[in-house]
Amino acid sequence: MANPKQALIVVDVQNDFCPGGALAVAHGDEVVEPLNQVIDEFLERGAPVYKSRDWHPPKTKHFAIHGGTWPVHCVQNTKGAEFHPALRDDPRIKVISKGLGDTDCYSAFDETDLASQLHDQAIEEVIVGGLATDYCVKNTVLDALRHGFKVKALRNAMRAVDVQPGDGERAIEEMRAAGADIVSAEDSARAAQSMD
Ligand code: VGL
Ligand code: ZN
Repeated sequence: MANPKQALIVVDVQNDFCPGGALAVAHGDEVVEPLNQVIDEFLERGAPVYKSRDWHPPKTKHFAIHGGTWPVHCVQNTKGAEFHPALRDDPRIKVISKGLGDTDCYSAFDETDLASQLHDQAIEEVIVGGLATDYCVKNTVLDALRHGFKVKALRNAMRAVDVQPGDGERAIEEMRAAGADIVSAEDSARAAQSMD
């Protein structure tokens, strides 16, 4: 299909995943500028924009101190859980909160109604960027494909945790192998403009 109906999903661009945060991703804040450009472009043409946020209770098995993997991060209603202050804010942007219980919920589709919201709007393709490449971006992309959406992953608008060196690159290969298009944010904006 030449012009699939698109939605943008901006994954977890929150203070705790940016430099200085509790689970800082190196250069995580560098995703803000390319994502703002794509957000503006979507809003201008009236296309849906979603921001997901990691939104954990103070006590969850997701955290190492309670048997999980990670330092305490993105606790509901804390500064660390807020979106990066420079990330575009607009009343038309819908927020998807995830990780509300004891399961990891790396994907924006996990225990949320995002898939039904997208299906209700007859969305065919999702554009995905954000943090972190090797966890929430990867799992969001793989789930979107499982739900039957086409996916464009914005390579220059994502950064990896890289618990093991190379995790980010491997995540990109996994997304590609599963059927995602790996593109740059500029390519995506140009493609969208030529559709008008
Ligand atoms: C994430 C680790 C733990 C992410 C969330 O947003 O990628 N990573 N919780
Ligand atoms: Zn988390």
